[in-house]
Amino acid sequence: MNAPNDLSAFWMPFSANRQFKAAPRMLTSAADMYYRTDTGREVLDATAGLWCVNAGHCRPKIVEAVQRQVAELDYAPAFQMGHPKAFELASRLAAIAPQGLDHVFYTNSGSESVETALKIALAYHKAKGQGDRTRLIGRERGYHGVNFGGISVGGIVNNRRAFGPLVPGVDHLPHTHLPQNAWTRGQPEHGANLADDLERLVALHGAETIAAVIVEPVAGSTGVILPPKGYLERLREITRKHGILLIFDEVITGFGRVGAPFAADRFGVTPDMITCAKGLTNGTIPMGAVIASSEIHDAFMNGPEHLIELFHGYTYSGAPVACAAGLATLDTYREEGLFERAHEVEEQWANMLHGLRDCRHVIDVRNIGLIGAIELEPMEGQPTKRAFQAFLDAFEEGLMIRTTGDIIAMSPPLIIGQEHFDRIGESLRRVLNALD
Ligand code: PXG
Repeated sequence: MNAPNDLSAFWMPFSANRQFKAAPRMLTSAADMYYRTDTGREVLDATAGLWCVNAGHCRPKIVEAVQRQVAELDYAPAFQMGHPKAFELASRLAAIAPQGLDHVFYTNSGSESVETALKIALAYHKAKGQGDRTRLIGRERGYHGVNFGGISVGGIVNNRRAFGPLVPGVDHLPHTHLPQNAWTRGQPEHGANLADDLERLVALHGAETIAAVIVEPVAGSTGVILPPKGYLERLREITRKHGILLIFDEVITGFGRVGAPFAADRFGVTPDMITCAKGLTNGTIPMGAVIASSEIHDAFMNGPEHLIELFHGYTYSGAPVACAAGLATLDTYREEGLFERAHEVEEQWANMLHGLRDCRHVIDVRNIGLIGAIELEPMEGQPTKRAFQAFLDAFEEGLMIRTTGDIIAMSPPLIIGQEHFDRIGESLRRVLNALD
């Protein structure tokens, strides 16, 4: 594999471009739990790429399905035309989605899924004669992708502050990261009452102006924030009471990450819409989806039949190659029991993570499903620097982790086994104890 000799043209996303280009980290191949670098080193993937390669890398069934599809039907127009696999995949998704969520709208990413769900929420209320319901409620520290709707309802300051006034009429619930929940395994005890803040927003704005609440059931990008026991139930209760739609952004939590097809199943709370992406195609081909309730879908299915019901969609909505990847991915998850897998190994995963609590600078460890976070004490006056150093050192050690702020976040492929847990634990112990 030749190394590229000029790195300047590619403006890398969410990256420290100058740092990277001075000391590039190049991945050139992957299989199952491992990446390989341009220098031939093996790197254990403790992040499933970016939370997406849930079945592990380059799985033959998915690779072959993509190869076959691209040779058979490369593209079909997404508007006013169909191809069989888009319908088949939608039915399969509806079948694994929580009961009542029966209709699938395709996108190409998590960000587009979020925009789509927010737009459907507004248009739904309008179709029901409640066009004043235009307000959108997100949550502090929430991540809903990077498009304007998503950063407006999102609550990560750096993702918002350079981009002007954003979408108007948005408000935020408080996040649920409480110091008294430190060192929690699974759902924390404290904080269900934070959902009651929605009643405050309802009192402030009037329920009749609020279209939807969007939350990640487990917040990922911000550094792993777990839902306190009873919190999501309470949000569901309050939204239902006031006719407000509840959207679960399951871009990270969908497809087995928390030991069930969706976090909605794990937590026993059914929203009105689920946004997903990433694990939908095992990260192979870009694809996202919104899975909506029949109640929402059916509200659009009236008026003259030759008219378009929803003025929204993308050139690549339900593109054939993505659908083929999605179908083969769902087959792989089913055949290998991967939706249950995170639940089965959750305790082993938690034991490894919490075994690191005595390492230098560690101030919290938390986990759920196959998600884990190790929070480090920030360096005096230089937040994020210590965790970034851990990321660089881990890569040198042959371990891929993610960091956000001073939090190490991990989300390995669901095919992980004890030997990988051991290796992650040993590498992290060395890395953490050597940090300044
Ligand atoms: N919603 C949620 C909950 C996400 O986690 C998106 C929307 C946007 O998806 P796209 O496909 O547009 O990127 C995400 C994406 C990280 C990390 O390291 C997380 C994401 C993306 C990249 C990195 O935490 N989440």
